[in-house]
Amino acid sequence: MLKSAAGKQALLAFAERFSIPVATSVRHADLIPNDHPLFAGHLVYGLPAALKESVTRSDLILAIGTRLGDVTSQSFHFPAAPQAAQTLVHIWPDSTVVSRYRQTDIAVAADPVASLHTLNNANVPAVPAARHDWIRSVHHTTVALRDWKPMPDQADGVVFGNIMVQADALLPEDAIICLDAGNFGGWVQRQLRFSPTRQLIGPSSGAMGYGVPSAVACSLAEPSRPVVCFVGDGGFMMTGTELATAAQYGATPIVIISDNACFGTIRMHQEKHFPHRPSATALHNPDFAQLAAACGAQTFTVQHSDEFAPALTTALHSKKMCVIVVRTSLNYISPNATIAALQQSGGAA
Ligand SMILES: Cc1ncc(C[n+]2csc(CCOP(=O)(O)OP(=O)(O)O)c2C)c(N)n1
Repeated sequence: MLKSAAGKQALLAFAERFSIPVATSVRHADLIPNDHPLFAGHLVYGLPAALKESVTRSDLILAIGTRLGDVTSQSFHFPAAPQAAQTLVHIWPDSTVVSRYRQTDIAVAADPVASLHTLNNANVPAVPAARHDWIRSVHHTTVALRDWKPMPDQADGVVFGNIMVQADALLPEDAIICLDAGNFGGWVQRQLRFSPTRQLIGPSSGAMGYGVPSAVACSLAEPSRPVVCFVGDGGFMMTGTELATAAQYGATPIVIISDNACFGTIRMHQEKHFPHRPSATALHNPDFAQLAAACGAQTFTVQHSDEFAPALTTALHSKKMCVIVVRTSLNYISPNATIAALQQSGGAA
């Protein structure tokens, strides 16, 4: 498994040995330290245009330990199916997966980590100077995207990017970050720096409801490490009652709920295609702090951006199960869009 410590080591050794930048598949941003000059980005849903432009300038894709699924491949555009614009080498253990959707120049049905070990014994060809310029420019794009300038708090809540600036500064290097699905995750994936030890756990399928149970399980499996779950109010309403399981078994996750009183992702799509016609996306939530307290959690409610850092600091020191409820702006629906702007674009998006 590429996600194992040995897999991550082999990948980094390979990248450094051959001076090859690494863009990770969705939810695998922790394969390589995100501060590393060879980190070329995280291929997520709605990849920012600047990053898409940077990575598609490649002339060779070594797809190692990824199925090149719909999200990672940006709806089968990078690498394109059925014919990639780049030379394509695909290494994955299952022969029915390599070359399933695309013509592959070299298809290898083999263990990705063993393949990396083999490649790491090969001679290193000379690296053209232009590649170094490209590597610098791709990495620079990832750094620039992370650089979020905190915004004033809004009448409808906090812009979630403000929270992520603080979380990135405060989370320890050995934190395990469990991610549910939803637009709040756009900020998590863009602004948090992951690494082989600051792990990201989340389903590549983007399924909601995964965050809280996975945080409970990670906390039980790794009790000495801080485990932090980011989840929307919609996702929390699916499986949030697993807090009771955490209490039963003594797990101590920190659950951060982005509460915008909405299935925000779906509302965004509704406003994009049918402005001013939201349908069945507003949520009438329970009082999450009270609900969590009833399950035995220590709770915090964040109405203003500056209340978050003290809450997370206390939670990290408490070694107890904690729930931080962030009243998140619905209007600031993603790092790139507001509901108001989508409505004004009149369904043109
Ligand atoms: C199990 C499951 N059901 C439905 C979806 C489709 N879906 C993706 S995001 C989303 C809404 C998420 O809402 P919330 O958790 O409040 O996060 P937000 O988008 O508001 O940040 C839905 C319904 C999904 N990904 N998984």
